[in-house]
Amino acid sequence: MPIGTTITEYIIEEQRRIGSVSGDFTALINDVVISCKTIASAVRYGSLVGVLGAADTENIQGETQKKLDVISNNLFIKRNEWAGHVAAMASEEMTDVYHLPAQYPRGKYLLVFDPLDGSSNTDVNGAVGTIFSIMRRPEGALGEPTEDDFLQSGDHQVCAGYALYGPSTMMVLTTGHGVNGFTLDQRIGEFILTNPDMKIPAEAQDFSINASYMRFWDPPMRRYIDECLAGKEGPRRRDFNMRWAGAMIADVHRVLCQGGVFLYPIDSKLRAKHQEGKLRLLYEANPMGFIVEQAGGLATTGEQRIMALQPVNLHQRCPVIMGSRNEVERIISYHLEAQ
Ligand code: P6P
Repeated sequence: MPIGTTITEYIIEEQRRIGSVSGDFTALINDVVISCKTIASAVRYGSLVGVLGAADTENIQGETQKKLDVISNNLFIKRNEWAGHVAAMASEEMTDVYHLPAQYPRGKYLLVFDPLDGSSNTDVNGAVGTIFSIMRRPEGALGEPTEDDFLQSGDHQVCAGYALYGPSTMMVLTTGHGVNGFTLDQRIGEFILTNPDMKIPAEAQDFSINASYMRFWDPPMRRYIDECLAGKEGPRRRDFNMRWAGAMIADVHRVLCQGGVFLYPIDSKLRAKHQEGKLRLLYEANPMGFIVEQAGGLATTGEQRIMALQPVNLHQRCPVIMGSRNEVERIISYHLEAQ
């Protein structure tokens, strides 16, 4: 039975082609892939194994954690802490940098992740996923990594990807040389290359935004959405669709597959809470922005390119506007006109 290119073969071929990365890099991505397969398995059994519902804990974001948030975070840590490929890790679900147990060797990479993005969907059988980003530990850094070691702009990422636990389980990866999608073949337990060289169409007819916050939006975002809603009779002279999955990975995956724009802008409600956005820079906006840019799209705050932002703390938030080039450029122009 021909099975196509497995994700492991793809990663090794990438290592040979790039040349500058070591077997460590390949082995780390492989461990991340196994982490995602393990999380996929935990998610799939849902109520059957009692993993749904809320845990009795809160994360640094002040959000009540789902049981699967905690399970997924622990699975990621256990799988990636022992092999000697990472120097430390950071997660949406952990307040501080995770330092490896003393007995494990330290590697040269930093791994940052959102172990279960969209976890509010778990109890309603909605799409959820895992987002991860790999950076190099700063040259010459000694001792245990500090938070400062993680505070690198998105342009420093060496790999980013996500797993989408939907009707099929998919992984989408970039190492800076394009974007490739893999589908888990449950028969053999391997991710198979199914979406080579993914490219986001420059034009789009879908937009993704939580429209319940419309009254809080800034004028440029309000103008863009109003024009989309006006359809053929409005200035855009064509109709648009709105899609909102409640999970960034699902909405951005749709953008990757068929074009569109994903929007989680800054608004007056977030400013009132002294937040610069809803989504987190290091483990949501940067990795997804890396993928979107590598697929020919754009990723901006409305005023700045996301991957150029200099992080100031692990759990920093930022506005997120990403997807089809022509639509994002239009939104940027509306922000410039409003200045
Ligand atoms: P809202 C999930 O909690 C998340 O971080 C993203 O995956 C998702 O796009 C967004 O928040 C949903 O936010 O305000 O619509 O619940």
